[in-house]
Amino acid sequence: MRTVTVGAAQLGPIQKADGRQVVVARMLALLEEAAAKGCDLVVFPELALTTFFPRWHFEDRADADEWFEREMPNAATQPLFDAARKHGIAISFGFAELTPDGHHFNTSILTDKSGAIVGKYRKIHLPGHVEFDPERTHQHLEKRYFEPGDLGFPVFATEGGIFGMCICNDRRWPETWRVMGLQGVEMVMLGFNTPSVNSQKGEEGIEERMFHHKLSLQAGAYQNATWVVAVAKAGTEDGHHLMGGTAIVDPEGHIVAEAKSEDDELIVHPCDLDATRFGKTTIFNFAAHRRIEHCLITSQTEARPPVK
Ligand code: ING
Repeated sequence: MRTVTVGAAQLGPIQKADGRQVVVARMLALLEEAAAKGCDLVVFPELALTTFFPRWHFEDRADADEWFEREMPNAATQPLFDAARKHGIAISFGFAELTPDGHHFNTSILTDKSGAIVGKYRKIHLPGHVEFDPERTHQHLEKRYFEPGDLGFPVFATEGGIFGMCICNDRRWPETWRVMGLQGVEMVMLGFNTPSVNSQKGEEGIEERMFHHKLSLQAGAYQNATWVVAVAKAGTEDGHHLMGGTAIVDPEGHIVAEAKSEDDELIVHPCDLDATRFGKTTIFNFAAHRRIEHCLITSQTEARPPVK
């Protein structure tokens, strides 16, 4: 048994006017609750420190830089790292990263129990668009403000297991999961900010969005025999609703814990990393069963139907 007691720390809405200090105080409260419940690891959402600002169009992209962090830890987040170290809890959270050489990424980090950053991931699948789109009921400008991640899909051997991260839209792409699966990942952590309304298909409805969200998590977990911890920023931010759906999924694809609210809420589950062994050594023993000579996946980006 290699049990990691995981806390999925969902955040409710963060308004445009909410400063980072207010948000970090909410994150600290969830971390204290996690410590009281014996967590080894706490996972926070994508872009956990600010409102989901890619919904706003800034003519001058530099005007969006106020939503980015120039270093990590920094003054606003140092209390989080200090509390994690005090309690001996590893943490993971997402934030907008502005690098010293001027690159913009939608990033997440993972620390060990000493509070040292042992892993970083930069979101690769950026949904949405670059320019203001008047056809949409709301904007989703991640392609305007972020560059695609340049770190690949790494995994990190820490705290007795193999951990990986992805972010939000990444969960909808099987490549995300398989690349980490091919590195033996035993737990994938991801944060998400998912509008409950499809800006191009108003009639879709939140139930359909929740179905696709869970389908993505459960398929990724099952097909790569890995635990999945998915954490929402949820609720209504300046009039725009983000869906909940924070969940922990076991290596057989079953949801074993799920948040009930759209507010700050911690769900906890003891995850035995050895539970990944059966899937990885039988049905998803990649070495025994995969036939990559037939896989087009890395040699072709777009779909190419047969020419009639
Ligand atoms: N948000 C959404 C997500 O992938 C989205 C965007 C929703 C794209 C539904 C397609 C369908 O969950 C982020 N931040 O990626």
